[in-house]
Amino acid sequence: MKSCRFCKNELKTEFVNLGMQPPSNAYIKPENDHKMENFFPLITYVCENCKLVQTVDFNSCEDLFTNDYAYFSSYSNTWLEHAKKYVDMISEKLSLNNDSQVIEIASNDGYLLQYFNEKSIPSLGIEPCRSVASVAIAKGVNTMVEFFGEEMAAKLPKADLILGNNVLAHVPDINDFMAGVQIALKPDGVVTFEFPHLLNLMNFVQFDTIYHEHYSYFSLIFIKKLFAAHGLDVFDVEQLPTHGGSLRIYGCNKGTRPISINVENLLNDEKDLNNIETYVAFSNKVKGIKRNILELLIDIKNQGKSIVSYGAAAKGNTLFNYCGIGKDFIDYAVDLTPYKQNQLLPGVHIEIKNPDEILKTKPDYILITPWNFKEEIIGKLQYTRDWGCKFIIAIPKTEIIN
Ligand code: JHZ
Repeated sequence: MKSCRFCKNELKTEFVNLGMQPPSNAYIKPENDHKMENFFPLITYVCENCKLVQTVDFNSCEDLFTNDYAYFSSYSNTWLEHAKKYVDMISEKLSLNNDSQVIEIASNDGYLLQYFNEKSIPSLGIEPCRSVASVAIAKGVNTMVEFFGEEMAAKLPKADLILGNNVLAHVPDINDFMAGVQIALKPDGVVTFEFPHLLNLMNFVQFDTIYHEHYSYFSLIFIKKLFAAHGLDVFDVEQLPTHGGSLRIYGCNKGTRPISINVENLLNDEKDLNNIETYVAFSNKVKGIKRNILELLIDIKNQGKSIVSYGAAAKGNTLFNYCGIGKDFIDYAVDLTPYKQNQLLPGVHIEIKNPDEILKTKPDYILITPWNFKEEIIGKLQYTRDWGCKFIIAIPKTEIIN
């Protein structure tokens, strides 16, 4: 029996089935191009009881978040600016100073805590992947290279602020994780979490954000239940444009802060998510996107034109593997992350190069897989206008940007 990772109810209702896929950040070394590769079913269910959308697990987090984890947060200026703005905002809001303690869970390469360092506000990052943690440590960001959970939380200093950006989805045992948060939080401390909003995933068909690394997909309806089960209130919520539309939720120990009207308003926006039929309707929209992007790419190839892809994003790997978009369509991919360059995209084995390659080969089309950064990326690619290159986006709908 498959059971819900939060409430243990039996999982019976499928949300979407994206077929067999390799782990999305499992980039392939060129010498392994012709070797066997792991593929696992990528199936998500919605729990009829608590409404948590979740994968059926085939990978442990130790398998996915390894010492050569390839996602470095600092390669997007948009994301760095977002982190800096948050640090300014929250430091002021909570009057943080050099006697305060901040803990970030999944602090990656220090993309955010570096800004607390600039303000001399003591901080500690918890990051299990050595590849990214060592970059943070080299920058002077205090980092423990460990997975966070109930047991390890007992060794941490008590925090005025615990934050986690895009981490909750990566945690298989969310109850253990939240028990840890409760332990590490000061009685009057604040927790903020950011995560892509399930409502946007569904409304804008962001199915490519589904991959094995993301065990869960969150609505506020669910998060409120999760917090309550661990003695915490959600006392405020903000909607953010990041990653296709995210929520930033503010939590505290139960009854310690007044609850903002924003919480009730957002729950109201989500009311359709209380209805299981809403979830069942999703998978047909996903199939529609697959047909549309394939139709466009086939048409372009029939005209004898060339296509490359920009951004070796995890979400691109879901798109390519689900749709069967391989080297027959895409000549190569590019990404600014040196760690990804010269490797192959998992499953489809498209080579990842430095973005400089674009100027050398002058492709007719560039498919931007991290659509969440399309403005920043198109801005960087203005020089491709010289030869009339066009951009393609697959999500929320297939579109050519001239
Ligand atoms: P990006 C990430 O998913 C990672 P991914 C993670 N799994 C998560 O939870 C979600 O976000 C929310 C590159 N790039 O961030 C950098 C350029 O090369 O959309 C990245 O490899 N040039 C933790 O992997 C990729 O594109 C640029 O100018 O789907 C972007 O990946 C920019 C802006 C990015 O997410």
